Amino acid sequence: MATVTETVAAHAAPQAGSANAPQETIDGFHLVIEALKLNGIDTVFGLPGIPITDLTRKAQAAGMRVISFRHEQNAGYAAQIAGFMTGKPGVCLTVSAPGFLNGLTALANATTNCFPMILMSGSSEREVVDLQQGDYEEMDQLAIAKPLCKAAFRVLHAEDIGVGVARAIRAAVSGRPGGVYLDLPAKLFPQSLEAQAGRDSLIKVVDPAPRQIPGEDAVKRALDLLKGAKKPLIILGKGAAYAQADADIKALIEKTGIPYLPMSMAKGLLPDTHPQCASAARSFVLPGADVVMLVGARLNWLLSHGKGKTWGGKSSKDWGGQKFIQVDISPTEADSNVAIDAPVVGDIGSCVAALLAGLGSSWPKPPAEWLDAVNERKTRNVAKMAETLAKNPTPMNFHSALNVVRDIVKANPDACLVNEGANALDFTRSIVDMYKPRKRLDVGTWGVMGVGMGFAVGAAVTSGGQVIAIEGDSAFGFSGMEVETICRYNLPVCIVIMNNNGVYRGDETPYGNAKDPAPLVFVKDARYEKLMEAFGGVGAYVTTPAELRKAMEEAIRSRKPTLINAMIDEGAGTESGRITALNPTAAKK
Ligand code: ADP
Ligand code: TPW
Ligand code: MG
Repeated sequence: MATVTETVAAHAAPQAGSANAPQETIDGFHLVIEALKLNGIDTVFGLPGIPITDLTRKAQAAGMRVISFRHEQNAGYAAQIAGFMTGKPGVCLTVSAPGFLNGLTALANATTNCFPMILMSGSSEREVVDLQQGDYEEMDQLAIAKPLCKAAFRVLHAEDIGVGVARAIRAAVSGRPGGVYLDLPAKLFPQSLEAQAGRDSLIKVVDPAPRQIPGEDAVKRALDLLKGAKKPLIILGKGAAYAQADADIKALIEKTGIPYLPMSMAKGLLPDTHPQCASAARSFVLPGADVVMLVGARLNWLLSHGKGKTWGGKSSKDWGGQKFIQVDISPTEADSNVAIDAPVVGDIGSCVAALLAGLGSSWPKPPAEWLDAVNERKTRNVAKMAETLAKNPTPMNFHSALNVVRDIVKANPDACLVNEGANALDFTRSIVDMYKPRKRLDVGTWGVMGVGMGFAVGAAVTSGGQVIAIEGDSAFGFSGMEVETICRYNLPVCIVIMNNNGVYRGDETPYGNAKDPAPLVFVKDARYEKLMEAFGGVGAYVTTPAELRKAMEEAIRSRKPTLINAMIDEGAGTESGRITALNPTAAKK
């Protein structure tokens, strides 16, 4: 591994003892690399080109992992999922204008999902850009990035690289995490400083995500409300998973005895098979609860904004009468949709520890009537699901295929499960149990398609372990070319495409007198597995659950990059999966 001094030595060979010895110097490239390394960032996800080509080479030479992608958006998704999994900002490196724009969707997605990520983009000459004189890849990137991220910085002088990187790291991980943009103009990289002055200019960030302790009165208010509840419920969101306070969260759930619901990416924070997990009774506990404690979950569209029929309200705008406690690091999150009776503002680790301490030794379990009713509903729904999963129809449908995936994940609880699509997403979420925290990685707050292969690469590189990606055929198409990246880095990724020949389903016929195919359908019986074979990975085409099981077991045994094309009944899906209600014209059909 090259050190600063070694790399600097390549620039100028100092002659010891000579008064006229050329100065040891360090250039902008190495200042960026050393600033990242100093802060424990050892991996960069990106795509090379002017002006950052040499940055990728020199970073690799300096011992960093440089993961090169086929499209910047996927590099950005890889970076942000690394951020979610580790709590350290994931770094995505792109070229100017078009490369930057390709990375921007991912940056915005990171901000939306509260994932810490830094998009570092090379940029063109500022004087020329500002006068709009037509530079190579001219674009005012800083201005464009600003509304889509938590913070945006530009570094113009090599001596400011340390400050720029430090500010980017702090902005990404402190408070509510999010995306940060760092603009690195081409002119910065060849600038050099005297080596010692250069090293001294770098900053090792102390306590980048400081604890934020909740007020004692806020904790007491929350506990008083919870204690008086007849039908309490806890909702764990991906903020709770991100916080890495797993043991205390488990203790809080178990000591209170309150049923809990994990949001999608909080699945596995406690095993989905936990006796207090109420996922199988979701539509019973949401309208039924009287006091709901949200831990790192927002009352956004995914929770019907805390009102309406989902919550037992009479109409879509009606409040269901629940009282809310909200544990969140953002002081402005409370009251964003409905009144929050007891906001507890602070980092989840500190808040949950304070709540636990306040429970005391004699916390009353929730009334048996409520727990029995939840369990009764759960048992009924689980039995219904078991019946559906046991069926073996021809052609294979989502349930019979996902029954296999459910078994494989159970046998491999440390594997990361990446998931996107509509039906392929919703059915996987409800059928496949998760057993460990931060293993389920999916479309998040936006329901964005295209995260699949970026997340798969990011998760495999970050964890060093197995990744299983359950992909709708449409969803996969957004990032499919990264199969080459998976093969190039020989990552243990098993992709399963739930191939129903289209978006939602594949049986639509052309509308009107059109000679073109219907807008939602793809080439029938497409052989996606050949894409994996093209780059040296393993492809499999399967039409039965038994074939799917065999192919997945082999993929996991061999750890080889594998793509399984699982043919699903093309009429099995529903429009928009489970969120048909958000699509009013379809909902009326
Ligand atoms: P979900 O989609 O799973 O419901 P959201 O993304 O809506 O989750 O909510 C995550 C919430 O978690 C955000 O409001 C964010 O401010 C909060 N959050 C993230 N990290 C922390 C943390 N370390 N401590 C407290 N709250 C956090
Ligand atoms: C960036 C809109 C939501 S779900 C989906 C699209 C295009 C694909 C559903 O088909 P798939 O799954 O993946 O085959 P299945 O099992 O139901 O057949 N562009 C972006 N994000 C979103 N969400 C869309 C479009 C969409
Ligand atoms: Mg599909």
